[in-house]
Parts: sequence; C-alpha cells; structure tokens
Amino acid sequence: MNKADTIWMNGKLMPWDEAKVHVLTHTLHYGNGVFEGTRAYKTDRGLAIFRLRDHTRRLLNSAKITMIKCPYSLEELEAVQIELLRENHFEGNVYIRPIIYLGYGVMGLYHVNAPVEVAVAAWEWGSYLGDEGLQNGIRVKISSFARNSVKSTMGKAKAVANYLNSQMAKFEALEAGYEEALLLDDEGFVAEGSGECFFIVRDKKIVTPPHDNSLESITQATVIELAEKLGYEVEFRRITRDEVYIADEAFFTGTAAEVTPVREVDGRIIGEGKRGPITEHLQREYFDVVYGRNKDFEHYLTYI
Ligand code: PPE
Repeated sequence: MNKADTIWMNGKLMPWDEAKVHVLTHTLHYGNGVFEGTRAYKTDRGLAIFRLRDHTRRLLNSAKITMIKCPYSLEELEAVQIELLRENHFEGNVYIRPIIYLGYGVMGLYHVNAPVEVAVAAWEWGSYLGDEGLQNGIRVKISSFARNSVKSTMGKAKAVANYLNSQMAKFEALEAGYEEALLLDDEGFVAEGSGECFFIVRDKKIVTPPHDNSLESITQATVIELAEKLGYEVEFRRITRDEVYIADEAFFTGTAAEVTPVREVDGRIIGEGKRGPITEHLQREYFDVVYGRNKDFEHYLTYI
C-alpha cells in the first residue's frame, strides 16, 4: 500500500511505521470495533474531503450501536482528519480510515472495561474495482453467503465484525473468476455488495433495495440525491436475483467503489454488457460533485 508520513493515534500524530497495537488488543480477538472510509479528492482548489460530517457522524453512531464510548467529539474527530491531511501533503486522491477499537488490558467477552482507542490513517488510494471496471463494468457473482441477518448482527454499524461475511463473499467471488460479490439477505432479496450498495435500472427507473440488511450508505444517498435532481425516478424496494439478470443496467456505489458499472451477473449479460447510459450519466455527475464542479453540492466538501 501507499504509505504516508504520519498516522494519528490516541491524541497525537506519529510516524506511519510506529502506529502499532499489542497482540492482546481486545478488538483483534473479539471483533468489536468500528471504522469509516472517507475519500478526499484533488479538486481545482486543492484537496477536499467528501461528506466529512456525515462519515464522522456515522462513525460515532456505529460506536453507539456496538457499545463503545468514544472519548472524542464529532468536532474533534473532524479536526483530526483535516489536520492529518494537512500534515501529510498528499499529491493524489486520498482515502481516510478512522477506527475506534478496544485496546490492550482486558481479556474476556465483557468488553466495557477495555480501553477505547482511536486512530486515523490516510493514504493515496486509486480506483477500488479498477480503472477498467469504472469504464467498462465488472463481472459479479451472487454469493452463496447470505448477508449478515438483522436477527444476529447490526448492519447499520460499520462494525469490524460485519466484514467477515464480506470477506468470505469477496474471496468466493474472486476465486470463481469474478470481480465482486453480490449478497442476498436471508430471505433471498438483494442486500448489497461486499463493500458497496447496489442499484439496477429498469425502464429508465432507478431501483435500490431498502436498508434492511445493508449499511446506510453515504454514496448511495448522494447518487439518489443527484439522480432526483437530474429528473430520474428513484425507487427504494426489494429486488430479486432474477430481476437483476433482466435489468437494463446495474451498478455498485460506495466511497471506495465510487460508481462502478456491473456488466455481468452469474453469466447473464446485463443490458448491452457494458456501462449503461444512465450509469454513465450518474458516474460523470458523481465525479463532478466530488471534484467540486457542481455548485449545488459544494456544502459536502471540506477543503483542506
Ligand atoms: N455496504 C458495505 C458493506 C460497505 O462496506 C460500504 C462501504 C458500503 C455499503 C457503501 O457505503 P458508503 O461508503 O457510505 O457509500 N465500504 C467501504 C469499504 C472499503 C474497503 O474495502 O475497506 C468503502 O467504500 O469505503
């Protein structure tokens, strides 16, 4: 990965290689931690963090859900992320990864006495599913793993533990020669990708599943806001796998994945087998937003 100079950890900036944890770190054993993924783009006016407030608020909400008391306020965490980007003098686009976790000192499942630690790292990260994928679309496999059920996990939290399910699905898809997994919920309806939300387009209507079994995605919300401004009809409703196969277009959204077209699912060609026209339109508009070229969305950018 692309190393940066410093990482912020428990109140101070330290050299990248020194930002370490003890092997008995509670989160490492029992999986209770929460994190965020936020991007900053090189705009004409310099580096700007996209939707910093929304990501930081979700981080604190995730901690609330999993019963971790974060010692820093929303404003403090925002200031830390800005400071980190200023200190590191990045040349390209940046991915910011804040994490709140339980540190060293307590073992056993009763977690409330474990020390709460907070770190924020940032590094230069290019396209998540490849530049080729952004242009021409990716091939996707519906996973044999059901998305974490609401009966046993809490998908509104961007919680470390939720990502075992994602990792297994991603591994299975890549091992089978695909580029990403699409997970169904335990009732068989489309939930989300291993690290993205999912959309289809049918008869010019844009459809995405409700958040029953998925993260409340900030990119998804941005794309919906954009689409509605552009005059598209957007519908939140359940989608079945066979409906995906006969969609005119399909795409993933996520901070890392941005807007990535899907050109094939389980051997079925989606639409024309390439990036569809509405996907292309939304993708272009999304990049205009994050690069500060759309005045209506300026309020989502925090310039460094
Ligand atoms: N669902 C999941 C499971 C998920 O992990 C993400 C983000 C999303 C939906 C989209 O959420 P949002 O970023 O708010 O639009 N996944 C992060 C994972 C990247 C990684 O591999 O690490 C991300 O996009 O940053």
